[in-house]
Amino acid sequence: MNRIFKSIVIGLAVAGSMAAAQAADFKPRIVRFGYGLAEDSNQGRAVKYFTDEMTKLSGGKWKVKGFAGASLGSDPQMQNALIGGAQEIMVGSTATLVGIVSDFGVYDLPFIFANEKEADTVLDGPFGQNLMTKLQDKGMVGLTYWENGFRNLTNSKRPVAKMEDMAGIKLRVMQNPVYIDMFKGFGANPVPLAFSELFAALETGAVDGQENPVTTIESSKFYEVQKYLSMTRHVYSPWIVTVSKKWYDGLSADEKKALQQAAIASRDFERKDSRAASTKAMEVLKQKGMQITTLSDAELTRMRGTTTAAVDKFAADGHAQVVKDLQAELAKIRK
Ligand code: TK8
Repeated sequence: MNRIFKSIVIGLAVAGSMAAAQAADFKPRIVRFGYGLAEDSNQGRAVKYFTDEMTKLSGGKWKVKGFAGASLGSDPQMQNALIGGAQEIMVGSTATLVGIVSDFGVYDLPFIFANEKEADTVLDGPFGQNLMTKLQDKGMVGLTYWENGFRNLTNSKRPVAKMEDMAGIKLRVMQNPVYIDMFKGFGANPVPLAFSELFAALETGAVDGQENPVTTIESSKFYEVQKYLSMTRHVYSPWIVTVSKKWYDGLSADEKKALQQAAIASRDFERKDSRAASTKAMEVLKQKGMQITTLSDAELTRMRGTTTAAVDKFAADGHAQVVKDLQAELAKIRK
């Protein structure tokens, strides 16, 4: 009798501590995770992965819900909601963060990354992580970088095989001065606009073109309103997952640790998924009737030549150090 009683007590204690390890330091929370693209996109799939992961790690105490299609607002609107504490999590382009921490414009310098591997190394290494910490003074906490991807040009006017073909094309760009200067340099007519308004602007002809990775061109159905795609790969664009600092500061150590864990797992999932989706997207865009133009290396080098002014302007505008640091990091990697 005594032995049975003892083993029941031990059994209960073990079960109790297991439950404690799983979820004792998690409070029940409703967590809103906003993003700009469609649910059926590389961004949407990664948000789903992240929310599933957090549900698991919190033992079901966190109800994390994704909000697709900018239903919580455009990137800049969501950033403000995070800072104010009205929204918990978001993912968006680093390029749209320049209103908060202008050094983020460094990732938008044309042709700065040669390939995805270089980008991963810089973003996950000391350079990318240091830049991320600058958000904390402004009310946001960066968790991780995802891949948006190399950006390519689409328009409804004509095939663009060389810079001169961009002349007069009204081109939507992100709300970021580096993009405006870069595309002015190419001879286009850049118009800054939130992504959430882009499809309608293309459809009504308010703008003639835009630039984004092929995954986004496919998942946002831009092929319905754009005929020509040019493989310019002018910028490697990261996405960044950020949370409200106001909210983050109220989390337990366990909750913070789980957030970081889910962020890293989602990053690895997202990059793999995006790279696979990119190949598939090219096929779909062809099938949907887009006319795809490959630019010669000579033309890309020529384009790159005209961007020196945009880079110099960014550096002179208080960003000399961050440009130098990124170049030093890239030189280290390339050695
Ligand atoms: C989605 C945006 C998008 C970006 C853009 O909200 O605005 O063109 O590439 O991914 O962040």
